[in-house]
Amino acid sequence: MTTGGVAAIDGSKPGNKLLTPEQVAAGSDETMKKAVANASTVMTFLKERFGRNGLDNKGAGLTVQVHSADPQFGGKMNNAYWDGQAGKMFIGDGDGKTFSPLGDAVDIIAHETGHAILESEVEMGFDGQEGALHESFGDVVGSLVDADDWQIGEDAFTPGKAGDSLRDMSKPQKYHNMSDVKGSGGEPHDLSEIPSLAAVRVAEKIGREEMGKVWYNGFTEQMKDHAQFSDAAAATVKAAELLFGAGSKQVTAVTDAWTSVGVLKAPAGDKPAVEAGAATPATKAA
Ligand SMILES: [Ca+2]
Ligand SMILES: [Ca+2]
Ligand SMILES: [Zn+2]
Repeated sequence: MTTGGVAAIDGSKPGNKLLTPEQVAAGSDETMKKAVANASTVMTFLKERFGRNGLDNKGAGLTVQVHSADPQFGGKMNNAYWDGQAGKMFIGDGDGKTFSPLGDAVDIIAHETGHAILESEVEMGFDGQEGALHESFGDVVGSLVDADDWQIGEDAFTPGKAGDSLRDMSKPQKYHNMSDVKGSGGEPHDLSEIPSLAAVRVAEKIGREEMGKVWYNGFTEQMKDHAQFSDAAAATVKAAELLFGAGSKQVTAVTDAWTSVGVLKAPAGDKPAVEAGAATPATKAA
């Protein structure tokens, strides 16, 4: 495998033989072809947009095991997941009702790749706010690669029904604000709606591309181990300051978004703080 490249395994065949993208492309398995093409799209995107050198930024390539069976029940899996111990992404074929082959959706591949990236950068659990940040980062990566919408998984979810998706980052189903969260919160995909909504609101102010720069830098460079939502907020504010300058409209957008979902507290007077003496007042370039 070339540095940061993609390799494939046909999970329906014994032997776990590694195939190159060229070998897959020359074959006749359309499910394999789509999954591998989408995996290549994601890795190329990460390299071109963020200069990332493979999953771990040290050249690790992405191995996708297509036609993966459900690890618990066998048979066609309505899921895709990153297994850090195996160092592989397992992609199910779907049952044809809830999902078509999950590798058809580039944002699902990107989401799982997001898990692999974050895992290589910070020590994070998969429950509570840590888990929710993991899920949200995956969806953000998905929304950067598949930048037409905020829906996740729409190209594989319920093939018999148009217009729906696995999640919509801009339309939370359960959690709009920290005030909706009881106790330690819910299932991490549900709880991820809060940081994901913050990301959407940042993008509404400064555009998806700049949000992506801030989120990528914040989550991969500024995040501390076992981060909670407030730590992710601080990390992305710091990233915005480093990338765009203290007092920039980007910093304001990030601060306001985290405040709007109740993760950061609105300062007295209900105005986002602007650093004294900042060269560019936050209001100027809005
Ligand atoms: Ca999408
Ligand atoms: Ca559908
Ligand atoms: Zn996930």
